[in-house]
Amino acid sequence: MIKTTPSVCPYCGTGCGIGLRSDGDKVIGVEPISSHPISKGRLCSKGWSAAFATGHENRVTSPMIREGEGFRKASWDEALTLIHEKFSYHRDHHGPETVGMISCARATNEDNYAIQKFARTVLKTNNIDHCARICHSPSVAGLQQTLGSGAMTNSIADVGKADVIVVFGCDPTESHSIIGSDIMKAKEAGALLMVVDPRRTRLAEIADVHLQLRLGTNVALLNGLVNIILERGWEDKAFVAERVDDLDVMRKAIAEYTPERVEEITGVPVDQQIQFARLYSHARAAFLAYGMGVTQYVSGTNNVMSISNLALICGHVGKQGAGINPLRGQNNVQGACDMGCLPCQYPGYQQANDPAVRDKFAKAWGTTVGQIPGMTSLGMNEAMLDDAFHALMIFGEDPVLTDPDQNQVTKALKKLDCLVVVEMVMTETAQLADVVLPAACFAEKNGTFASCERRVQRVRKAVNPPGECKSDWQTIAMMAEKFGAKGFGWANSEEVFNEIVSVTPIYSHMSYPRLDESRGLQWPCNTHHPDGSPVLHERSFPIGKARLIPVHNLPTAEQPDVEYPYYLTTIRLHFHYGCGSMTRKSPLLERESPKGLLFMNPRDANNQKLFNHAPVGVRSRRGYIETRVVVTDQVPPGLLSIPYHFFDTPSNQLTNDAQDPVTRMPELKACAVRVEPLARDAEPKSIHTLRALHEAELAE
Ligand SMILES: Nc1nc2c(c(=O)[nH]1)N[C@H]1C(S)=C(S)[C@@H](COP(=O)(O)OP(=O)(O)OC[C@H]3O[C@@H](n4cnc5c(=O)[nH]c(N)nc54)[C@H](O)[C@@H]3O)O[C@H]1N2
Ligand SMILES: Nc1nc2c(c(=O)[nH]1)N[C@H]1C(S)=C(S)[C@@H](COP(=O)(O)OP(=O)(O)OC[C@H]3O[C@@H](n4cnc5c(=O)[nH]c(N)nc54)[C@H](O)[C@@H]3O)O[C@H]1N2
Ligand code: SF4
Ligand SMILES: [Mo]
Repeated sequence: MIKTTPSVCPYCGTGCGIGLRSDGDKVIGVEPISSHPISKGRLCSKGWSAAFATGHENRVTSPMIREGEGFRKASWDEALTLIHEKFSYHRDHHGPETVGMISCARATNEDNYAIQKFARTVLKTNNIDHCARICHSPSVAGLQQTLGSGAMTNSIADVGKADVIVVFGCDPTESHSIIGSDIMKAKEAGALLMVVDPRRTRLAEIADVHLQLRLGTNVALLNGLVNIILERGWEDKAFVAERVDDLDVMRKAIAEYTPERVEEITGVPVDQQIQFARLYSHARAAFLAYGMGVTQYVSGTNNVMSISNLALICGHVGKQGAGINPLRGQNNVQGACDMGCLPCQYPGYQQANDPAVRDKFAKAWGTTVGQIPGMTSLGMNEAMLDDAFHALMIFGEDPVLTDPDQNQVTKALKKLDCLVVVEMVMTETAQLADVVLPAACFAEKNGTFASCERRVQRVRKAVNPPGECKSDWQTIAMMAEKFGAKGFGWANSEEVFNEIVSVTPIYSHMSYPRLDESRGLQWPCNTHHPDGSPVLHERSFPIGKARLIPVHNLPTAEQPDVEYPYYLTTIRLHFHYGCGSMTRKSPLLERESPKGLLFMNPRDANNQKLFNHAPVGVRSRRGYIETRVVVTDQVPPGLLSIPYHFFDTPSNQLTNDAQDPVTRMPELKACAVRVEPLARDAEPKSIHTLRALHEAELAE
């Protein structure tokens, strides 16, 4: 019998509602939900194709243990016994700082909560992190300091209530397509659209103002804009007087960013700077969205704080249609952060370095918790290279493809005594594992996702998982039993959620029935806001007054030079998602973009005598890949862009892992490369072929 189960799209943080159409244990299609508050009957092509991601072909369906170069099937009991042996040995003999876990921003809150609870109470470590590290960790750290909360301040619906929309270092038509379409609609209805991006994105093409700054010069531009506004007295004086601290410090610190100097650094002409400053500061309500073009820099946290400075002096916070809005990327990356899958934070952003918080959780969980400060994901990689970290459990992430500097990451993971990967498919990372455990996908389990607008929504099981696949919280519960740990004996996902609610104040008035009634609730949802909070900071900030924190412009860690003359930035394509493990199962999405590509300006192509689709090698100081050129004026001369979804053409062969000192966010958006033309009729080789050739050469 065919039925439709209401759920949530498993891809981006927009959180669109989908109906999963199933026949027996097969998801046969997806339909939009017209009454959904965000998607209102719309889906993008990834949402429409979500059924393909659940297909049983190429799924991992039973535990597997490494045997030589390959794997053999194993029982759950055998796999868990091995994991128990390895992890408890290293925890007890080398210390809890030598073991750790990576949780999954694609999995549910219930899964993520269970994973961090296991890390803290069973492994006794704070080495728990996830992909927010290389995504919006600078937003969490930066906005926490300036506003007291690191999440999107407003809601997606506010796009339609703004008179000015700023799209700063994000590409929503590709990455949050339904929000992208809301922005287009708002522009048609009369809102002004201003885009700040070194590339000519689709929104930049239709924008009223496009500030096409040089790569990595956000702070200089933002300081310049703040300077123009303060010099001309365009700031919101009443808001600043009442709700913001440290204006004088700010004024002094940024006086050196004159429009002329800013033009020199950023390439943005003085008159465009003034135009932007005037329109943004005079807006009734300006909605500012930002993304990876802000965070994925060594100056990521500074970039976020300077965005916050601009919005605060203009009073565009704490009211409808405005806000500082980091568009959180993954379907549940907001939730994985809310659940405390971060080394420094327990559920609900309670600080791990506060002994009172640790005591509170130890009491609630009826056991002791890890006391030593935890490492970030890249910190754990470095410790592996130093032989100071021995056993890692990764739930649904593919760092070999998605972390910077692929060759280093691979080297680090190979040094582990035990790598466990809990996955739906054999990703590049799973292929390096000692144990692979089979994971149920979003359509095969119950739980909740938190979208970018802090909306916690129900995800429902439409079909049974194939083979022996389990929800991640069930896997954790079985593992805990093997370790003899108590406190994981939940009967179902609702019991996990009720425990989450009991220890997470920002979720305290949520329950499954309440989430059902209201199609999700936006946190904080507590005694003060029992029906949730579409707009944050309306009357005050969690830290009382907001802070203006002046920061200075820093160059990117690597810059083009004679040897590596281009800047390279990595981007997303509409049709593919993350490591591609789910979208690349869809023949429809593969038809649209089947291969890795390198985008290059016509002037550069001409100089190098390259034609559209010419095969090329791309080399950085760290690695080499082969791909084809797309000649386009989307990128200015001197800048190349490359999508990061293709395991055969991995952009992270090239990227630099230089890091933001505050959050250890790597500089995924800027590195230096050169382009080496291949013979006109050559077929670009995949990384696997290149690696095999290299190894054969070494052997000779
Ligand atoms: N189709 C698709 N959608 C996705 C994803 C996906 O893989 N595929 N992933 C999801 C995830 S995890 C995330 S985090 C989001 C990310 O969503 P976005 O933030 O939109 O992601 P990126 O494509 O990385 O885009 C960043 C933009 O920053 C610009 N940029 C680069 N450097 C600078 C700079 O110095 N200053 C400024 N102002 N801009 C700069 C780039 O040109 C690019 O347009 O997307 C989510 N949605
Ligand atoms: N060069 C470059 N690199 C980047 C970026 C960039 O812009 N440029 N962006 C970075 C960003 S913002 C992000 S968020 C990361 C994303 O990096 P990843 O998190 O590594 O990428 P995903 O494709 O989201 O991988 C998720 C994996 O989770 C599995 N999965 C899905 N659902 C579940 C589940 O319920 N349980 C389990 N156990 N597994 C599941 C999928 O099969 C998939 O293999 O990439 C980062 N890497
Ligand atoms: S915009 Fe995001 S959540 Fe909505 S259908 Fe597309 S991928 Fe899914
Ligand atoms: Mo992300």
